[in-house]
Amino acid sequence: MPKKFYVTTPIYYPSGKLHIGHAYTTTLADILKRYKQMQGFETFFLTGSDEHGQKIEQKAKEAGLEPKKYLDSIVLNFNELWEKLDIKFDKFIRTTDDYHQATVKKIFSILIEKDLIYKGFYEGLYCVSCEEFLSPDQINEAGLCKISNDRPQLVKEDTYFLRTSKFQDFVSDLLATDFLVPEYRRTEMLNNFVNPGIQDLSVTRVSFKWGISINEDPKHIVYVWLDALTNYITALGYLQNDDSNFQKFWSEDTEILQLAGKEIVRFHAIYWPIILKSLDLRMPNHLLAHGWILNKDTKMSKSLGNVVDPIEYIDTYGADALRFYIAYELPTDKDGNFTNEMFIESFNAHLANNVGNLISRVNNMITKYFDGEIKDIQNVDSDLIKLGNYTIDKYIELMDQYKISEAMRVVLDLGAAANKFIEVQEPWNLEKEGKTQELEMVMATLQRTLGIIVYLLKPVLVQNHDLMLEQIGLENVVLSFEELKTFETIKFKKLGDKKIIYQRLK
Ligand code: ME8
Repeated sequence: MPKKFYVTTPIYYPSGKLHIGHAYTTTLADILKRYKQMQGFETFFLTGSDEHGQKIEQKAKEAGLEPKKYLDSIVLNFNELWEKLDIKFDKFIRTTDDYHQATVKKIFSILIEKDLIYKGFYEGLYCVSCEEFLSPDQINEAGLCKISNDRPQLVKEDTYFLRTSKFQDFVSDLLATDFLVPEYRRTEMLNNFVNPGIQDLSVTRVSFKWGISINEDPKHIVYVWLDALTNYITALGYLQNDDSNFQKFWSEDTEILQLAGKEIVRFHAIYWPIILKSLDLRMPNHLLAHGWILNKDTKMSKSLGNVVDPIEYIDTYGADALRFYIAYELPTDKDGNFTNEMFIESFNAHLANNVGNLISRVNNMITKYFDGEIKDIQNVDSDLIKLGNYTIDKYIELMDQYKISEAMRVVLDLGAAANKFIEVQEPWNLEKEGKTQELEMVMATLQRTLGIIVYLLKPVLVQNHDLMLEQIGLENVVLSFEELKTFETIKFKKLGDKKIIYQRLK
């Protein structure tokens, strides 16, 4: 039985064009899916769009369109972005899809039958931009929502409540495990939301129309977050005729990883586990909560309008350049920055001067000294070979912990060490002095190191991967982490035409 991996991103609001923040989460998921595939996992990657709620209703109204018409045009933009970024999701869910709406109604009915949902009255403040009921500590001194900077609305209406308060101990126990990563977010959740006492959650609204009405009381529509969170199982076929993906990927033996930005961790680390528990379903293995991409110390967001358009970067510099910046420069455990200067600087330092330069230097020398072909790449032993093998192990260890940026760091370190190795070994002098055997050893070491670097970068640098393989002479070769350590089954072919892969940017 192959090992299985299910990875999800949040489903984004089509309340405007997606920006670099959405590209960030989705690229991380895509990288992890590709890595798991390299490890022999059967994978399923879900992303989508969160299409109901007051915010979308308002946006459509502003655009003078029916909500569905308005959404269709924006979702096209989602897909254009994912295609350009080479995101290989297995399913794209829209919460307006019929199967999802029907399943949400069923879930709601189950929760009513179990007496986990009851009817009541809600009075409190609501942030439309976040689609969230706010507690006093989520509001700043000016009376605005701390996340969106919008003025919350006073809501007074009939509502159904989910008995989330009953699950206080369950959530505390869950947050004592390694479910939520990084670890410091567990303390944050416990201190800010769990220990003060989890209140029952209002899960229907009656003051607007755009959502899924409940069978039991059709003027009530399901709170957009209850609707949205369930996407992670409805998309797999939960409670539907064909539930084979659900059986396969929400099973005990699947590694389930969910990704989300820190502002919505509360929903994914508290309410979503409660919903799953209420339905007697397993928990995901991990929720990876990442920081924000900032623009001058403020979160980049659709509602603030201070965003970077990823499509402009992909069109100008290619998908790999953006995927690399995301993977390496934006570690998930803290907030990060994206500026044009940083982007160019990072590309030049790492892709052009390190990886790209190494490939072309090594290729030029192999072509010049050995007519493009090294005969014996196996019988080599050097510190660089040892570092290569160490790098493979370390990379696997880090990627298994979803530490993509750190995994990239060890690969780049290997690239830097290989460039250094060239300076120290001075192959040009070995050739002048006629030390052919030593020269061959040096070049074989470098060629193997290139093989390792190109393979380890495969989940990130997807568009140029085949070209890089071809440039180092490994075209059409199936590699694996194990083979990379010995090169017993790997052969390099004679090098052909050379191309510069990552040209320095000005
Ligand atoms: O919250 N930095 O959708 P959304 C890093 N529909 N990541 C960012 C980011 C930034 N500046 N801006 C956005 C929603 N993101 C709900 C989710 S899930 C059941 C429902 C990413 O369109 C990050 O993943 O506001 C964040 O959590 C998500 O986009 C929010 O997207």
